[in-house]
Amino acid sequence: MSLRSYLVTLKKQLESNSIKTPLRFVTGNQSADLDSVISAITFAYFNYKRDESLLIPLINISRNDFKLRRDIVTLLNSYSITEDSLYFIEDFKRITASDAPIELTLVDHCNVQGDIFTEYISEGKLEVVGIIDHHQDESVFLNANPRIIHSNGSCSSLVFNYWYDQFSNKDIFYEKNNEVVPLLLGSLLIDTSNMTQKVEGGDVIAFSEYQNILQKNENLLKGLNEYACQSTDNIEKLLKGYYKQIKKAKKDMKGFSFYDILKKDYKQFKFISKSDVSTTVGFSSIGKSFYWLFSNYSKEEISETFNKIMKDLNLDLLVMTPSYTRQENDQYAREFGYTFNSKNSRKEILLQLAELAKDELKLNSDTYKLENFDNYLANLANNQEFKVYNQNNLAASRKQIVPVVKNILENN
Ligand SMILES: [Mn+2]
Repeated sequence: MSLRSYLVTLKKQLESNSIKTPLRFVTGNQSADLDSVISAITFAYFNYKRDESLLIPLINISRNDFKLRRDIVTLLNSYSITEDSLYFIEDFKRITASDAPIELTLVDHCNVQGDIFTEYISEGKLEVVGIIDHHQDESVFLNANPRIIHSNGSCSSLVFNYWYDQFSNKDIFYEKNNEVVPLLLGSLLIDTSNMTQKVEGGDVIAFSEYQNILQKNENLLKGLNEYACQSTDNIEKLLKGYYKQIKKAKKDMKGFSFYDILKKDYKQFKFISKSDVSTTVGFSSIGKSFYWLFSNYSKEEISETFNKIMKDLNLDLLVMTPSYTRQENDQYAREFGYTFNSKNSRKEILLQLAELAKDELKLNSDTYKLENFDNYLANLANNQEFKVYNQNNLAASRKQIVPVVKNILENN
């Protein structure tokens, strides 16, 4: 059975209201990146292969934001999986309107993300029953089963390894149209830059199994070649081409507004201080430098976008974490920036944010090609504070930056 057939079966059952309760979902994190989406879909697929029960893979963003993830859209399309066979936050609200009990499995995060889940849990409507994740363990939902949380390059590898162990007969992994393997492989290659960075034990195990499976499946190999617009028998070349093609789509921001750029890879958290003050913070990961952004979007657009996104998402603070490669020397670089309204009641602490994060993130004001940036900042609209820094701690991606900001806002 192909992944598409699974999703078609699921959709029919949902539409005819014949799905059994409790309603069961599996969802990835709010960035809804390739890892989160593939982990959720393949988890649901393998679960069906085990006992034919229907699990709804849910993408933790609105349907409208899905098109910003061109790597995911294009890759899924190549296996005939289109947006109409997928489920998003607004679908979750619709499907669960009946008050039936809900069971949720989390992949690629280990605590619920998003108001609706928090609300349902506090109302006793939703139970977290499983977790597979590669972020820091938040020590909640301790009775979840499975509860697999440890560091690894890609969460998708942990999902695959879990399911691989669940089947004593491995035949299902060798079925002709088992396209979950190229999808899982795509996620692994993106998370580990084609197995050159952040590779850990779980990735190595999964990668070796993917290769075994692919080498016995002409059909899948042909698909990978077609996707990469090439024709090679050399597996190394094949994977490199496949990786490059996915990466190209991920980097493609043609036609994006500045708002789209901020929403493309976005997570939001609420941090509560010891004196019970709540700060809502958005984190946008961006694949371009601030210099590139300021060269491609007008001051007016940037300023209006900050206003709009802070209002739309009810933010106290928006943190931007650009990471990119400098063309002139091929060096990988990171930046750290943030904006907030100067009328915010947390102004005092927000003004000190970079100072307090400086040691851990190794921040300095030596920002790439932005020597005259002060003027630029001064001319943004009234009440908008906007700060940018160079970040010398290259190992700190959003996964590490969120706990740093959380710590500052909770303890001050
Ligand atoms: Mn991940």
